[in-house]
Amino acid sequence: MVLATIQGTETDRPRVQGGQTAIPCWFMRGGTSRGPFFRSDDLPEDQASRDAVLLAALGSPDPRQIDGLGGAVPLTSKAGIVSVSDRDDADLEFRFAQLQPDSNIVDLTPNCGNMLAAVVPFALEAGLITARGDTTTARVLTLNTGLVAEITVPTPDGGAGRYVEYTGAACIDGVPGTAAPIAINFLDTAGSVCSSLLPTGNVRDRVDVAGIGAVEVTCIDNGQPLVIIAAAALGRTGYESTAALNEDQELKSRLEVLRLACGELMGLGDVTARNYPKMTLVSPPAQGGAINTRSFIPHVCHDSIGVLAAVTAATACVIEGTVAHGLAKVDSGTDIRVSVEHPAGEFSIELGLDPGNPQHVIKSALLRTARLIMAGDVFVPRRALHSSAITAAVPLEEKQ
Ligand code: NQM
Repeated sequence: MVLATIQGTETDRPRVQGGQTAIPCWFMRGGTSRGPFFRSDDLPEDQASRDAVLLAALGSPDPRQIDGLGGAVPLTSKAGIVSVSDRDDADLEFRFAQLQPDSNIVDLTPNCGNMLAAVVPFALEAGLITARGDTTTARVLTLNTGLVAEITVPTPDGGAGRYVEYTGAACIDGVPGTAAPIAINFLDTAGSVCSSLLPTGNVRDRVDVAGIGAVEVTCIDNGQPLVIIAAAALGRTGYESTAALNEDQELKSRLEVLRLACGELMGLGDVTARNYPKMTLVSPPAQGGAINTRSFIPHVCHDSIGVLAAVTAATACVIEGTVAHGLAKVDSGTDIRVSVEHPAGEFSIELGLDPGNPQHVIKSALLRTARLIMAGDVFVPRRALHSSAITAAVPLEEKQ
């Protein structure tokens, strides 16, 4: 029976079947995102073919992603590619791929702290590393931006190799139920995509775009480039539901005009096809936290908030003069817990500030959870693996 051979061992598994190629794949939830993870060596080396494989695996472009694993929204149109690192400061290298349901762009330039949460569990499952004790800590380099994070996952049967514990009592808002905690400690996040923490050189800028009027913004990147705007400055409360904001075409058009202008100001150039900067509406906290947020990523309002977006919003809360600082309720000191409220609850970040320079964040620690959902092969049409060969092929008339 066909299924029996598909589920066979590494050696007898057919790599090609019915015009399709089977690629080993671990389908994982990382924080509030989800997507297939691959070992780098299992994917084509050239980028065009690799992109074509990812597009085929997720089923993009198609708004419903009916022909692939994608979940028809940006948070479930993601993939992770992981390899062992030979650098001294990292154990693993993670390439994050952001796809979109309705476009054929594979963007390898942003960070994703949620997918990052699944990297160490994946590496253990896929045999890239082995467990080291009751918990296993690995340093992960995100190749997209050079970000390094120290990530600790529970591996209670440590000596036995691959066993990752997924069940536990940790709860993150935006994911039902509880799971085992994954601790992430970012080592240096300032200016991850931009040139510095405050890429315009200011804690606050006044942006005056035709048709929008002057709006005060804070452009900041402590792991994720954000444009922070007081919701009230755009005539909103900031407490609207995600659904209401997603239907608010007038707001979304204004945000996009502002985003394109701020992208230039932040030194990012034309950001039309980029999923950053994220536009982040802020308002005073409503649930006992530090700040209330609505994060646009960038054309859809996030159901909660991205990991590095939360780190960056938290950072804006502790820097005097930013748009967020004036609305936030935060303690003073150099070790501060900042609770970032979002549509599904809150996200707590532990920030460590340099006592000599409070604009220098030396530590951002937080908790996520992740889960292995499925392990097996994803099938992609065989032509996807040879995309660059097809693109580079000499047209017939030139050969003659
Ligand atoms: O900001 C969504 C997410 C993200 C990114 C997005 C993220 C982060 O929630 O680190 O995690 O901003 O598109 O997964």
